This record gives sequence, C-alpha cells and structure tokens, in this order.
Amino acid sequence: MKQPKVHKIYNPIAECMERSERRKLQNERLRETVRLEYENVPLYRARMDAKGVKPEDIQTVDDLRKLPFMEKTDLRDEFPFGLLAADKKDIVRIQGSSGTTGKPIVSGYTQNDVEVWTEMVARAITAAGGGQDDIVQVCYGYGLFTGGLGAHQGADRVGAMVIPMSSGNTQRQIMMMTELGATMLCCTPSYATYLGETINDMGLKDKLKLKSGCFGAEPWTEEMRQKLESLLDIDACDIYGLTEIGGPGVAFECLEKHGMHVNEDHVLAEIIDPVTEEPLPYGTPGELVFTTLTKTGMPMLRYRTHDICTLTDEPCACGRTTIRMSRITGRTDDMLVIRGVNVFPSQIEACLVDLEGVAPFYMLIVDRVNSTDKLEVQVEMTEEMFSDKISEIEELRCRIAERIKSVVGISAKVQLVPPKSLPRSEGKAKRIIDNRNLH
Ligand code: DLL
Repeated sequence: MKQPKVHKIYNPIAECMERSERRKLQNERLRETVRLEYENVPLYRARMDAKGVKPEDIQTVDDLRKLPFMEKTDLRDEFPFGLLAADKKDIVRIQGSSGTTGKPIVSGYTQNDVEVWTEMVARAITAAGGGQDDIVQVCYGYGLFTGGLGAHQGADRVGAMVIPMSSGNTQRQIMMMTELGATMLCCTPSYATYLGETINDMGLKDKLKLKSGCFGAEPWTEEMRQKLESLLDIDACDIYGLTEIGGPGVAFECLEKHGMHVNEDHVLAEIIDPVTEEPLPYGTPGELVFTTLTKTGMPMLRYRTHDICTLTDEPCACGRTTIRMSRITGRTDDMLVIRGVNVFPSQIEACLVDLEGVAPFYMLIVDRVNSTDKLEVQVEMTEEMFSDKISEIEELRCRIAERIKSVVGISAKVQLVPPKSLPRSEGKAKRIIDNRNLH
C-alpha cells in the first residue's frame, strides 16, 4: 500500500502567502493525492482507467478537469470503508452526516486529517477575532456530526477556553453563557438567533460578553446576519464545510464579512455547470466541487457538493490571499438542510410507504418561523381512511411523526390531508415547498 506523505501541519502564514507560492504547493499536493487515490482506492482507479487518465497526466491544477468526479452516492455505495486510501488501523476518527437512505455518509479521518481539520477551524476562529483570551461556547451538536467536535478542536488549538455545551437546552446555554462570560459562540445561525431572541426576552442582553461567532452548517441570508448581530451585539461570521471534505472550516469569513476564505492549501475549489459539468469562471454561479490536497484517510477528488455559490479571486481587505466563496444560495439536488440536519424527500417517503391508510402523495413545506426552520409534512389519506376510519386518523398521524423523528432525526408537523388534495405533476413530482426565501 502506498504510504502518504506526512504534511507539515501548522502554517500560520499559509492564508497570506503569495498566490504563486501557494500554486506550487497545490500542484505538489495534488500530484501526491492523485497518486495516493489511484494506488489505494479501487473505485477511483477504475474510474480514471475508464477515462484513460494516468496519475502522471495530472501535473498541475490546470489538469484537474481531466479527472473524473466523485459523488455522495460513491460514499453510500462504498459504505463504510471502501473509499479509504489509508490502512484501517491508521483511521482515528469516524465522522458522518445523514444521507438519503437512512444510512449515514461516513468519512474516516487519519490523525493527519484531524490535524488539518483542526487547523482549518482554528483559522476560522482567528479570522472571526478569536484567540487565547476567548471563552468559546460550542453549541453545535457533538457526535458523528462534525460541528461540535470541529469547533471544539479549533477553539482548543487557538488556546481559547472551550465550553462544550453541544446543542439544545436553551436555558442552560444562556445560564452558562452569562455566568462564564462566553465571548464567542459557535452554532447554527438559526439556533443563535433563537438564543438571541430568548436572551432578549429574558432581559439578559446586558449580561452578555459575546463579541463574535462562527455560524454555519445551514444556509442563511445577509438579513439573518443583521438580525443576529443586533440581537446579540456581535460580529456574525459564516463558516462552511462538509463531512466528506473535512468538516467545518473548509471556508470561513473574516471580520470583513465579504465571502468565505477557502483554505486553499488544503482544498481546491471549482465551480462547474451542474448539467454540462464544464468548469465555470469566477463570478458565475454554479455547483461547488472540491478536491482535497492533504487528506490521507479518505481523500476526495473533484467531489460534487451540489451546493450552489460563486467564487472570487478579488483581494480581501484583511490581507488573506485566498479565493473566497459566496454564501450558499441553494442546492442542485433535492436535499434540504433544516436546522443543520440534511433531509431528503426520499427519507420521508420511506417512512410512509408501508403504512395502511396512506396514499403515495406527500409534500414537504419548510418555513422559517421566528428564525427557526419548521418542517411540515402533508400526507394524503386513502379514500378508505378518510371516509371509514376517522377515529384512527390521529393515531396514524402520530405514528408518521414518530417515524420521521427517528429516521430523519428532526421533529416535523404532520398533517393528514383529504384524498387527491395535493397537486399532481406530469413531469418530476414537486415534493418540496421551501418558503425560506434564501436568495
Ligand atoms: O454541516 C459541517 C459544518 C458544521 C459546517 C458546522 C459549518 C459549521 P455536513 O453535515 O456534512 O457538514 O453538511 C454539509 O451542509 O454541503 C451544505 O449544503 C450545508 N452547509 C454547511 N455549511 C454551510 C453554510 C456540516 N455555511 C452540507 N452555508 C453542505 C450554507 C452550509 N450551507
């Protein structure tokens, strides 16, 4: 088995290095990653062979477009360890996120990968004004989800005092925040807004010591940022990432708040047209694609995120020389991100198929109420249920709600609607109404 090169991890000037210098580093790391993937991952070797591409054909970042793509379905098909480029004994961590089939998407991280990830989050926290004098309250969930542990590791790396609260229990969060004098907050933007509203309702705003936060894992808008900043009197910075590439910190905003700096010494970002798969120039919206440059456990080459945004190489006033990505404005597939949880209509469908009294028509309606995402699931009843079994309707409704909670992991309001009341479609069924208006 090919042994990966061990990268020198901590590089405080990497974000500000000359672009030409960084390009040399990227070329070298890309060559190394392609060789590692080709030699150690049969699926990707077969895919390169099918395209007639050999590792030596990839010499610089300009050759990237010759490489085949990777997809979320590859992780599912090769679940759990088929895409490992490292020996299993060198994997020190499994992280995951929810997938379409109920089977999670998991990624194996080597110690090197955990270090790289930690550094990426440490940069994000530094860029949001954090350092060793700070007290960082982490209210992303701890567990398979990368939010909690990622933010924790990054805050730890900058030498801050970390309060590992995990998510939920708002009253306790607020008590700890005020009593311990947290100066930074890491959680989803919707939860931060909820915390902010509750703190204001409790009249505790003047007890806060918060100055800034790193908020991500779900789409949010500039309006939400302004609301959050005034509710908590902080600088609210966006942070982006995904389990497959390295958790939170793949890209992050600095206090200029003009797009997220991509950690380009660790990942390469491209924008492609999701239909033609052709690369698009900076400034044009399209699907974000990542290639990891330093990951050794489960490296990813041209991984299609399905997230839509733009890239820019215009200089940032902060002095960092990396390219930046805009907010995520949507996705090319039907995955919804609700309160930080990935939800696919097919998961909801799986909860309904074998239930008696339910017709195969349903609709997901997502709204943002008081800054919190709410999911409503409308399900059509069969004629028989609707006309003959009225007494059983409430029981069926509760059963569906329970199933959704256990399969998808979030609570939904379930409504049973009369037969033939949901719109029918002749083409692709439209199963989602997203009223969050995120553009
Ligand atoms: O959400 C990692 C993360 C944790 C990022 C904490 C930031 C903070 P996954 O669970 O694998 O990983 O989900 C990845 O979430 O493809 C996007 O669709 C969405 N997402 C993540 N960050 C943002 C963001 C984490 N800042 C999926 N804005 C991604 C919009 C985001 N969408």
